[in-house]
Amino acid sequence: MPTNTLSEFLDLLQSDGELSRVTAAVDPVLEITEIADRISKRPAPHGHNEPDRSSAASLGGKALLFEHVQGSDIPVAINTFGSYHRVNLALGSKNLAELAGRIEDLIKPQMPTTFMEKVKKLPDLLKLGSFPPKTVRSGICQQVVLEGEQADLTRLPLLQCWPLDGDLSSGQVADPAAVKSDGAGQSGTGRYITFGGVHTVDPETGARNIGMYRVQMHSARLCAMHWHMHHDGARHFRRWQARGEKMPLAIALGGESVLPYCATAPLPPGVEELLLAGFLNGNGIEMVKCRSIDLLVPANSEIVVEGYVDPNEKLMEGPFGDHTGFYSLADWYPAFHVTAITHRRNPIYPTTIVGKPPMEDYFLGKATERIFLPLLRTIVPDIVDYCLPVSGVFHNCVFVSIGKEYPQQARRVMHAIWGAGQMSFTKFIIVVDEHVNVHDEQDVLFHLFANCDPKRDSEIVTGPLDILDHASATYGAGSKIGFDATAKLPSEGAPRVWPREMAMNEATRQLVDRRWSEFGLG
Ligand SMILES: Cc1cc2nc3c(=O)[nH]c(=O)nc-3n(C[C@H](O)[C@H](O)[C@H](O)COP(=O)(O)O)c2cc1C
Ligand SMILES: [Mn+2]
Repeated sequence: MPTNTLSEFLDLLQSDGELSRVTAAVDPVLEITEIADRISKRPAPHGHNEPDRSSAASLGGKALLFEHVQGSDIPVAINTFGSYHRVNLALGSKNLAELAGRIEDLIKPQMPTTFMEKVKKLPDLLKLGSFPPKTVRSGICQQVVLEGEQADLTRLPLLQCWPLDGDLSSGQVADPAAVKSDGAGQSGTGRYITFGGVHTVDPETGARNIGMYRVQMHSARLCAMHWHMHHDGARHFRRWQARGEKMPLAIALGGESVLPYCATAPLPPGVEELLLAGFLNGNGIEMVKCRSIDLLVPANSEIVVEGYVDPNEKLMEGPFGDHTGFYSLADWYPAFHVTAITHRRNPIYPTTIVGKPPMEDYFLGKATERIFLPLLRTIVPDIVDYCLPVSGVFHNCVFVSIGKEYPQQARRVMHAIWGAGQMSFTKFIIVVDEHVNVHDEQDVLFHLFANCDPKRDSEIVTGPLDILDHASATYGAGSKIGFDATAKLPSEGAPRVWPREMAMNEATRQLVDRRWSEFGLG
């Protein structure tokens, strides 16, 4: 079962041999990153039962709890989701395929027929059998309430993750002309909240959203909000901005163990993460009213930062060492003013670091890959399986296998992916036949290299890209390529006889199995 609070989750990890406590005093500036990075590249204590055949699959080390962090009274938890086993513990699943199966059962009974019907049904599909959030009168997250001058972010153990984080003089800036040479008066600190659920509401519909967006501390009560323009937090903000109103916003840390994952889940706009959370949790998430703004937050949070985003004010955000393995350039982002910080007594501060993969976020992304397969297949039924390979850092590459039945089907699948939510940002798509194991990079690349005539079998399109893509000439837009690595049909411009892939016949395999001991080969 998923747990209700972060401290219960840490107890569970401890009893399962998945947590190391560090009592030595450590610096939240860089030192925790270096320790957590080394640990996350170690083998995970428990094996896994997932289709992933990459070398990353068995990594993750243990979760870490730093009990003495310089400059703060609050302990830091990190790498808590950093292995398949820990993600499954958090989500209450045996393995991710089992969880995907539960989601599939949810959708099957009333699968609508046409594409638009399917898309429109998504919210209902998730609501079906789910547990809506419930409002409660009090919550542990408000055992201590700090308002006014008392609300001070510098009391929290926010990490500086990488050396150039927040350093405008590093040259890692989108528009160098907009920055004074030393960044004076414009620089934020290098300190970031990285594992919070950012809660906002659509002012038109009242729909709630939770997104995991990093938040840069500029000073004790001022932050920059780094939400990508394609994400729901940014969309909500544009709506508040159009009304000329301040947007209430809360950053919730901890709570039910399903929440951090749900904040990263790429649900369609308007589909509330809280419904997915209730479904995974097997119980509605308990929500409590914020103290200084009109918003509800998970009552079981460890820490909540309340405030508002000014419709007219922008701050320089970044640079930040990102999950792509590169620094994201500093750019203008909305300003968030803190009005209160509430927390439970003796809270724990959860955080994460991102960087060259594999890191903790790899396993969160893999949870999405598995959980969303049944949903993706309702829209693109041709898909047998897919994989977001570790080298593609989610948006750069997807491997897809299809049951090919007619000419140019691979291209239909590419275009469907380029039209499907956050999958649409995928820069490289490789489509293979269903006998290819998409979770085995060697197998996919073997078929890509062998089966493609590059000119005939590639499809290049132009469209929106992840804003973190640094190769495209334009921010958030550029070209994408798909490779049809399936066996070609004559009608696809392959008039020559297509050769068969080699494999030993079954009779000989069985014969050798039977006789194996006779050969003395071990
Ligand atoms: C560790 C981690 C950090 C992330 N940081 C950001 C971020 O700073 N900004 C952002 O827009 N998305 C970030 N994401 C991705 C979003 O959380 C993800 O795309 C999510 O689906 C967005 O939710 P939304 O569709 O409700 O906006 C991050 C994801 C993870 C796992
Ligand atoms: Mn959303």
